[in-house]
Amino acid sequence: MIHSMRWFGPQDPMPLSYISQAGCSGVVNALHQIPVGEVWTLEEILKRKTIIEATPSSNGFLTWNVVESLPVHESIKKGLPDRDLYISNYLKSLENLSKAGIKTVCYNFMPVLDWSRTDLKYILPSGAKALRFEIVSFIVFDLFILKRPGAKADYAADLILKAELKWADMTDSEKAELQNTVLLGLPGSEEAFTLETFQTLLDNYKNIGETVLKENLFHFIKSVCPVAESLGIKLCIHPDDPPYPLLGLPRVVSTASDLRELFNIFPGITNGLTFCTGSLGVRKDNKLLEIFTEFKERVHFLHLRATKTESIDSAGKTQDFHEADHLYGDVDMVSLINLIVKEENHRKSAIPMRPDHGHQMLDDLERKSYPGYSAVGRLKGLAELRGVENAVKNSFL
Ligand code: CS2
Ligand code: MN
Repeated sequence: MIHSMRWFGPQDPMPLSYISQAGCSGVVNALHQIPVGEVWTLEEILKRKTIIEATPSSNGFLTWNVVESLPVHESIKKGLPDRDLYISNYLKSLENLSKAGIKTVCYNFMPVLDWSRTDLKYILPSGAKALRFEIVSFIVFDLFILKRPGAKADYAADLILKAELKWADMTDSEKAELQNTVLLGLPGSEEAFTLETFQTLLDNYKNIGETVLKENLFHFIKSVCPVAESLGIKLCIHPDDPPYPLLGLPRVVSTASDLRELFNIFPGITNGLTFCTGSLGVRKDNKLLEIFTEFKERVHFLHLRATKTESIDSAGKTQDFHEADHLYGDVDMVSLINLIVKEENHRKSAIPMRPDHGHQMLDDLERKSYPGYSAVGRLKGLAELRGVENAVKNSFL
C-alpha cells in the first residue's frame, strides 16, 4: 500500500512534516478554497503541488498522489438544466489534474451532506474521543430541532418515544451542540449550515427518489468516464456514510448491488471505487471481503478504518455505532489486508491507502483539529495497519 494521509491545505493545523514523520509518502489533498462546481485551474493545482512536493520524506519528497475530493455540484446530483455546465467544468478540472500528473480522483454522490454523526467527542473508556452516530439523538435533531415535515413516518414508535424523553432532558447547550454536529458541512470546513438553509436544501430533493438520483449518477458517469479514461485518470467513488438514506434523502452508493449497477454503466476500470471500510462496514449485509473480491481491479484508493456497531433494530439494521480502533472494530482487517496485498502482487503496483479518521488522544485532546483528523490517532491507526501489512507480506515469503 502507498501510505498516505489527508491534508486539508495550508490552513490545516497539522503541518505536512507530520505526514512525513508518520512515515507516509503520499498526500491526499483537495483545493477546498475553490467553490464546488468551479474549475480547478492548472495554476492553482501546480501551486498546491509545489508546496506539497517540497516537503522532504524518508524516500525523497512527499507526493500529492490522490485528490479527495473533486466535489460534484448539487445541480449534477439533482439533474438540473445547468448540470451540463458543471459537468464540463468537472472535465476541465480533470484535464488540468492530468496535466499536473495527478491521476487518482475521489468523489462522492451523497445529496446535501457528506458523512453524518451525532457526536464528535464520544468519550471512550480510555479517555480518547471518537466520532459516533446514535439514532435517538439523530431523531431528536430531525423531529425537534429541524422539525422536518413528515419526519415521524421514518422512525419506529419506540424510538420516537425515546427521542421525546431525551429531548425533554437536554440542556440548551446540548441541543446547540447536536444541531451543530449534524449540520456540520463538508470535511475540511468548520462551517455548519443554518437550519433554514438546510431545510431548503432538503426540499430541493422532494421529487428526487432513489431512481432519479441513480439516473443522475449514471448520466454523470457516462459523461465523465470516457474523458477520464483518455486522460489516464482513475475515478473512485466514495460510498455513502452511513450507507443508508437519512432525513428523507436518497442514497445510492451503499451496497454491493449499488456498486454493481454503477460499474455496469461504464465497465472500464476508470469507473472505480474508494474502498472505505468504515462506511461500507456499517451495514451488516455488506460483506467487505466479498465486495473487495468482486471489485478489486477497480479499487484505486483505500480508506481503512473500523466502526463498532452498538445496537441493531429488529430488521438487523445498525442503529448506533462509533469509530473503533482501526484493528478492533467490526472489520476483519487482517483478512482484508491479506486480499489487498494479493491484489497488489497481481497488479505489480501498490494502492494508495490512508487511515480514515483516528481517535482524538494524548496531546491532541487539547489541540484543535478537524473532526476525525487529529494527528496522533491517525498515526496510531496507520502504524497498526502497516504492521499487519508487513506481517502479511512476510508470510508470503
Ligand atoms: C471521508 C469522506 O472524512 C471522511 O470521512 O472519508 O468524507 C470523504 O472524504 C468523502 O465522502 C469523499 O468524497
Ligand atoms: Mn472514507
